[in-house]
Amino acid sequence: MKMTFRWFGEGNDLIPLEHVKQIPGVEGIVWALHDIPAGEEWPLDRIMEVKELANQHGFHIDVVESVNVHEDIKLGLPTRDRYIANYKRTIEKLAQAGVKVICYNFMPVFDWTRTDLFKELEDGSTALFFENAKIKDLDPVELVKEIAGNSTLTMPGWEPERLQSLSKLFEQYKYVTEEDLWVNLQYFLEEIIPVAEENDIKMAIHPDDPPFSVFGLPRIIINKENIHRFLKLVDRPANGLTLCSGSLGANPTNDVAEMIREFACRIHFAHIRNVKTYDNGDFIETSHRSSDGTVDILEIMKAYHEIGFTGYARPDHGRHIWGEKCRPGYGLYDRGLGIMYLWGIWDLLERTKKEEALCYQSMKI
Ligand code: CS2
Ligand code: MN
Repeated sequence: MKMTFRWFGEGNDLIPLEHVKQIPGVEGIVWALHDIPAGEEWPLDRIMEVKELANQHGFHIDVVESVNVHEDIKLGLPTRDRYIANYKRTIEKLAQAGVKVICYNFMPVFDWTRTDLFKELEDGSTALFFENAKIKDLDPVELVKEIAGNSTLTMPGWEPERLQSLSKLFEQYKYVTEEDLWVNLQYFLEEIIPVAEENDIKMAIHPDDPPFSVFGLPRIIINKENIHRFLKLVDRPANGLTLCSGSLGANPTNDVAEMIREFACRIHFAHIRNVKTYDNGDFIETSHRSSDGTVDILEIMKAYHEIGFTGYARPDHGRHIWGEKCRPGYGLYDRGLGIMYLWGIWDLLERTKKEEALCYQSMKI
């Protein structure tokens, strides 16, 4: 398992890379050019700037999160070909810089959705919260205003240019069914997967967050059956997954550990975090510890260990603790704690495996 940490770039992230370096075992930063609008080609010199800065701090830039997919591609509009051509050129340039995995998602209009970015937990920390009843009668425009107004930093997935024409987008999606979205996804994959393969890059789709329809928009990367279907659309190793335990875990019927054992070598990037779900459909992000949420992180780590996972992982979101002023979900402290929890489990699993092997050898003698 290769541990990484998401970092939003110089001037766009309050956490200095020097501090990220102090978290044990972090080898790379997960990055993106957050100011480039979805659908545009990423300039090579900008990519190289990030690489140089990361390398100076002893980090690799193997994983990009995300190269966002233009809405016209998801909508299947004739204009999509121009954006797909740009996407392919971006893949080629990222490969030139040594990138190995590209994370992306295929969620209409909104990336992740929450109703509260700073919901207080019992211990006084705050975290991202989803209130099912609230979302039902919420106007998406109001939610955007609230979310954008609560953060002075760019919020990935909530980029202003993508959300400016919100009502037009909703109008366009009125006629897009889940089946249409599958067809549009297949069209996109058939175009880009061969380019990724030629460039030794693995594409890793992120599941929908939350894994069910919100505001009546279609959502398809939501459970085991659909992920099977996704992998078959283009049945090649380069067409793989970012397996996000927190996103999938927001639906308690999703068994993430079972998915890890099943999808094994098609998982190129692991997002590991916990959420606590409630019977009324609400959920809140918690610490990584298994007993704090409803996602069994311990079992998930066992599953990764069992499949011999050598891919990239990151702690995904964290709570806001110890008075830290940070981007919602992306503080230094709780993600650092999360990493240490993951290492604790992983190291024990490794040690046990070694000791078992030794014991077996000595028994033979
Ligand atoms: C999510 C998403 O995993 C996460 O952190 O908050 O924003 C995720 O980055 C995208 O869906 C990946 O494309
Ligand atoms: Mn995630």
